[in-house]
Order: sequence, then C-alpha cells, then structure tokens
Amino acid sequence: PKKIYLKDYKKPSYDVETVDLDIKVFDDHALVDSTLVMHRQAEGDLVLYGEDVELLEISINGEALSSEGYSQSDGKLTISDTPDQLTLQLQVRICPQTNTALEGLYMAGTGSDTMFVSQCEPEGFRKITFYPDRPDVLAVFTTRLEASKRYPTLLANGNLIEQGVVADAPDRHYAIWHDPTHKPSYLFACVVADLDVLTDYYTTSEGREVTLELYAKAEDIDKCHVGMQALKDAMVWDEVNYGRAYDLDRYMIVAVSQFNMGAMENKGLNIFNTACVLSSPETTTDIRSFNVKAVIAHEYFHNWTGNRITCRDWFQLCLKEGLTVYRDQSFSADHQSSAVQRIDDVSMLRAHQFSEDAGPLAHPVRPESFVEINNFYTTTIYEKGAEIVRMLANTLGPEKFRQGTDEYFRRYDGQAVTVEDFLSALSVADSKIERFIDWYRQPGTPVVSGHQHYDSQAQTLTITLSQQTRHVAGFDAPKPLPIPVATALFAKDTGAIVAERMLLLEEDEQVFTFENVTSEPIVSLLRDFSAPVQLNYDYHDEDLAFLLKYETNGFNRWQVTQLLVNRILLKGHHPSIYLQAVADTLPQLAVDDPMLAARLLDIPSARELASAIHKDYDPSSIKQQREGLYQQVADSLAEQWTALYQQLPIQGYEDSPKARGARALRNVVLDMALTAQVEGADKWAQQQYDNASCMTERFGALKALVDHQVAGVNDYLADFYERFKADELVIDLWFSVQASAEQVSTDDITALLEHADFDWNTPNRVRSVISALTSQPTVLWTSEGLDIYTGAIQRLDEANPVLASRLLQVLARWYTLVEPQRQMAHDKLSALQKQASSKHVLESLDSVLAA
Ligand code: HT7
Ligand code: ZN
Repeated sequence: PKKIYLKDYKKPSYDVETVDLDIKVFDDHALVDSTLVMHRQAEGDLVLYGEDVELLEISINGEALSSEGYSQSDGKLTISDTPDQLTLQLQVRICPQTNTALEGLYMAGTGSDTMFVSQCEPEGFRKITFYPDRPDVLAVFTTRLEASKRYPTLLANGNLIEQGVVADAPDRHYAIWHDPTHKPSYLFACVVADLDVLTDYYTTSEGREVTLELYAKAEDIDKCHVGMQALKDAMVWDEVNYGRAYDLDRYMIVAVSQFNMGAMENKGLNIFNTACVLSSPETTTDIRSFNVKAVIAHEYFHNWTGNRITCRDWFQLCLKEGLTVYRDQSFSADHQSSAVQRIDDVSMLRAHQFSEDAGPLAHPVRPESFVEINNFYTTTIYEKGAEIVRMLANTLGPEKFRQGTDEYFRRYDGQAVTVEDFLSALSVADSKIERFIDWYRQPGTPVVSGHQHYDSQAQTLTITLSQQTRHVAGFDAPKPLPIPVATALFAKDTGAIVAERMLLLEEDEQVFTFENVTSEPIVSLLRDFSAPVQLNYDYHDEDLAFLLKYETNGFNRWQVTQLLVNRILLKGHHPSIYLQAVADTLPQLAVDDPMLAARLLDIPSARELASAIHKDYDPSSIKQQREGLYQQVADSLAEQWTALYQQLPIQGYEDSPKARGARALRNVVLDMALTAQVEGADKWAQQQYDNASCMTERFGALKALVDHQVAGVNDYLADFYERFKADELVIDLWFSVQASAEQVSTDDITALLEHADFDWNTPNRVRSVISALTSQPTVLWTSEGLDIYTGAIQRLDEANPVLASRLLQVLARWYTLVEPQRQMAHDKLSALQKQASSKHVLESLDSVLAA
C-alpha cells in the first residue's frame, strides 16, 4: 500500500462551490446523484475519489463522458483537459445494506429494526459518491433524501427546506436539507430511520433561537435528558470561555448502536454511538454518564474547533482533536473536582499514550506519513495533542490564551489550516509559543530528571533539571523541548508553601535557583502534571509521604501515592511508608472529598505498569505483585472498612459530584472489604445489589460479586441479564464484567463469544468481550488468549478494518514479554500477517512486527 507524505501536500486543482446530492435508498441498494459546481484554483487534472461505488453516469457541463473521457485506478477517477469552470454530474450505485465497515452510508440493525446512517470522517464520503474527498475542499451542500415511508426520519446537515411524498411512488417520501456553511465532505451526514425525538430550545448569546433535537429509538428517548442538558451546558460554556456561539438554527444528535467510535461532529447533525449519548440512573454507571456529557461537549466544541476552522490535510488531525480534547477536559473539570478530572486524564494518558510512545507505533502528534489515516486516530494525536494545548494555555495564562484563541478564530474562520497557523495566531499573545512546534514534530515521551542542592549559607535552593527523549527510528535526533515544570517549595516544619514558580526547562540541562529559602524545603514538581513527561526526581519515600499530607494540589497528592506504589511494585521498596500514609489520610479525605479518596487507593493497572517495563515483562509476576499490594492495603486498613462502608449508605439517587464521589468510594471500600475478608462483606455486596438505587451501585456490587466469586454469583449474573436483557448497553456491561473478571479463563471468553447475544457486527459488543480481555494480561498473553484475540482481528479484517486495526494496536508491546511468551506472540502476529488483507491491519502489523 502507498504511503502518503506531509511534505508532498499540494493544493487541489479544483474547488467545489456547491454540491447537490440526491440519495435514494431502496431495499437492496441506493442511488446517489450529485451535481458539483467547480472552479479551477491550481494546475492539474480533476481528481475525484471513490471506493465501493459503481459509476453509472458522468457528464461535464451537460455532456456525457464516455469511458475514454476519464481514467479510474486506485480509488481515483481522473479527468484531464477540463475547463476552468465546470458543472460535473454523476450517478452512482452503492450498497449500504452490505456495508459492514461502518464508513460511508451503511445500514445498522437487523430485521425490521434497521436504519441508514453515514460516517464520513476521515475518508468515508468517497464511499457515497466520487468526490474530491479531502478536508481542504469546502463546499455548500444541498441534500435530497428519498426512502420508503417505513423510515419517517430523513435528516441531513443544515436546515430543512422541503419535504413531501414522491410523485408516482406514494409509499415513498423525501426531504431536502440545505447547509449554508462551507464544509469539507468529511462533515457531511445523513440519516434515514424511524426514530423518536426529544426537542428543546436554546437562545445563543447572539440572540439566535436554536432548536435542539436528540433522535433515538422510541424505547430510548427517556435516556436522552442527560445528553440534552449537557448540550445546553456546553453551549453556555463555549460562549463564556471562548466567546463562541452556535451558528445554525438547528442542532441535531442521532443515537446509533452500530458505530466504530464514540461520536461524530458532522455539521449540525452529530451522530453518536448510543453508549456515548444515552444515560439514565437505572441503566448507566456514573463513569459512563459523565463520559456522555464529555462526549456531547467534545462534539459540540468541534463546531468551532474542527468545523468552522478545519484541517488543511489529515496530517493536521491534532489541530482539531488536541484542541477539542483540551476544551472538553476543561469543561469536565468545571463539572467535578478539577483534581479528579486531572487524575483521570493523566491516568489515561500514562496507561495508553505513554505506552504508545514507548513502542513501535510511536509517532509525532503531527505525523509525517501514513498509509491509512484511520490508523492515526490515536491517543498520541488526541491526548498528547491536548497536553500540548494545555502547556500553551498554561504558558500564556488565561487572559493571553483567550487573546490568542480569539485571534485564531478571527483569522482562520471558514478556512482549512495547519498547526503552524494555530501557533502563529496564539503567538500574538507571546512569541515564545512558536517554540512549542517541536512538540508536534517529535515522537517519544521526554524523561525529566532532577535533583536539588540547598546552600544554607547563601539561603538558596538550586534545582537541576535535565531532559532526554529516546531517539525513535526513522526520525531526526530529538531536540530539547520547552517543558513547563510547575514547582512549589514546602517548609518541612510547617508544611506551608514558601515559593511557587513555573520553571521552563528548554535546554538539555538547566539549573534553577530559588533565593531567600531559610531552610531546606520539600520540592513538589510537575504540579497538576504541567507537561506530558516522565519525572525522575531523587525523592525519599518519606518526602512523598510528606507531600501526600501537605500538598494543596489534589492531583499531586494522588501523584505521590502513585509514585510510592510504582516504587514498591517495580523497584522493590518496602510498602510501610505508603501504607501508613494512606491510613493517615483516608479517613478525613473520605469525608472531605470521597471521589479523591477513592482514587487514592488506585493501584496502576497491569497495563500501565507494563508500559514501564521494556524487557522480560512477565504478566503473572506483575499480577501477583499487584494483588499482593492490594491485599496488603486491604488488610492493613481492615478495621476501617466497616466504618467507612457504613458512613456511605445507599441514598436516593442524586447526580452531584459529592453523590458520585460517595458511590465511587463505596464500591472501592466494598472491594477492599471483600479482599480483606471482612466479616459480612459478602452480605454487603448482595444487599447493595438488591437494594441499589442506580446502576453504579448495582454494577459495582455485581463486579465485586464476580471478581470475588461470592457464593451465588451466577444467580446474580442471571438476575442482571433477565432484568436488562432488552437494553443493549447494559448487556454490554454484563459481557464485559465477565470477560474482564479477575478469574476469567479462555473457556469463559469462548463461551461469551458463543452466546446468542454476541454480535460481531456491533463494535460495542465486540469491545465488551475482546477489549475487556486486555485487562487480564495473564489470560491475553497465552496461546489460547492470543488465538482468541488475533482470531477476532482476522475475522474483522475485511468486514470492519477500522475496528480490527484498533484492536491490533493494543498488542504493540508484545516484544517486551518474557520468553517463551515473546516468541509465541511473535508467531501469532506473523501468522495474522499472512492472513490479513486490509491496508489498515497490514500497516499496523508492519509497524508492530518491526519492534
Ligand atoms: N472526529 C471524530 C473522529 C472519527 C470517527 C468518529 C466516528 C466513527 C468513525 C470515526 N473516524 C474518525 C470523532 C471525534 O474525535 O470527535
Ligand atoms: Zn474530536
């Protein structure tokens, strides 16, 4: 397959002014007519892209082209010697009914319960018709949809301008939508379905009356209220924080259960995975419900950062994704404890992005080449991209950052731009911003090392910091990056902060001096995780325990517990200091901030720990050590669990940070009590399940019952299934709680895959078993575990290559395994390479096997 390079970017030869689409959906195919008004803007042939589309007719300025008038190869249709101004007309046939890749226009559902839905980012529009399908071609779209009246819901981007019954076909109807904004084809969307709608209204700060519509199946419509409220909250938030108001009269969201990712920000017509939009206390855990709000906000924020200002080419994907993730993280931080939000974001970054950056799939936040862009919707582009924006925002401070983003919107509204354009707009507020460009160009996680020296005579403290980034093969030698290191000094005797500064490490090594320091302080570094780096500082374990007590930054309090745990698990430190520090802190924190208290007991996942091991990783030894430490924590606090659990009784459901914190802590305490075999803890779990007021409580209890194999667990699993069997999303939970159980075996996984409700065509269901398996590395990295996992990839390779390749990427660090597992993993991946056919899977396999 062909590699594409950023350095080869060329402007398209034609721009599209308007597109008129007419999409007619029939029982076993669809016909798509399109009329494109185009004009030349650069030299070259007229190039259109098309995949899995059958060309029926083509004409230019009313004259039909014979097959000699164009050439077709490699998914491209090329026409030479075309006039500068032209109208191109096409008719194509597509088959949404057999489209299992969930890109382009596809049919979701089965039997009488079907709908048609589009997914065009990044290159799905070319599966609907031939088109200059690239993000720098912006056009005004008018879309006519026609289908049987069995599908009353006909939606496309923009405003509804006409609807009616088809003349000569009274059982068919149509709707015409017009989107006045200029948009790239990846933001096109349409839906043909039978859905109910929840409607609400919002008046923007500019006085625009916007109709908000959330479309879902009739039985799900009562689960749309959380999403609707989140949408209104996001609209207010973007006005207040970025001065951005919505620009159309209608904002629609459609829920669909077969979807490759979380959601899609199509202009005025977002399409959402049901898992990321439906929420109710009875069926949705707090974590998922909070995620629903974050995803709704994320897609809404794209309206400005992505849709109105879009990417010039797909190498610039982080331009919209990094900035929009930063914006949704900030929104979420305003809706819960900001420390807990930061903890969640950083845990995610460390577990997934750091390991990506440490392995064979490492790539810059702005890649320089790819075969298949779908393989680059990665945690590096999204989460590391967001961390870079966070560093820019923190370097500028709130006022200058706002000045910079205002300038970005002013300069580039309506355009398709690059990362350099973004930095150049922000640098009106401060020119040092441009120095951050290397963060976008250079792969690898920098390691910042440091030590301190206190001079009691001079009353100075010097902190020496140095940075090092691994040299990733195929890239230039790494340069030093600008790394903001938020620092505070704490007086040892009182625990008070005596100095606070943002140190900007820009060289390989730098010395920072603090004057007038009257006694040697304890230094807290990288506060609030001010840069996406690994930190090695020569702390004593006692210093970390001190910081757990006195740090005022909630994130750093959690951070020191994680450092202590890492030292115990990976460096063999004695756990006593950690256990004592947790015992001293937990009781009061449980009262003050139960959510933070719940996180305090975090032990990094096996996967996160594995990301720090570069050779001879033995999954069973890591599992043993994790479990051993967990057991020690549980045992050492055994006396406290009963009191704590009683302190957190089940109360009526409330969706507030405090109530969510109490529920999270209760589930952690329940698990700890079962681990410590506290008398009666089995009963607590059973009662919590039976008396639950919401899914967080019921599912927390079920998970504890399953993980601890409490007597009667199968009856509880059966009860859960019976209660919720009509609700796909809850049944996903039922599958995943079993597939990720502490004691799961490959036979259990096979049984789940053979269950009547398992469905290879629904990515959520596939993930509920196959992805869940990755949380148990001792099972995954066995011959049978890998057969199941690679078998799933092989099965999906042709049917849904985007999903197959995403599953594969999780195996990237196979080469760090201890023998003989390493060789076995290598052999299974090589066998997969011989079978695979999609360029998605082949590109990922090439990189993964090159490790
Ligand atoms: N911009 C979207 C990315 C995306 C996607 C979404 C759904 C299905 C397939 C997709 N491919 C790429 C989602 C986002 O980041 O907001
Ligand atoms: Zn996004």
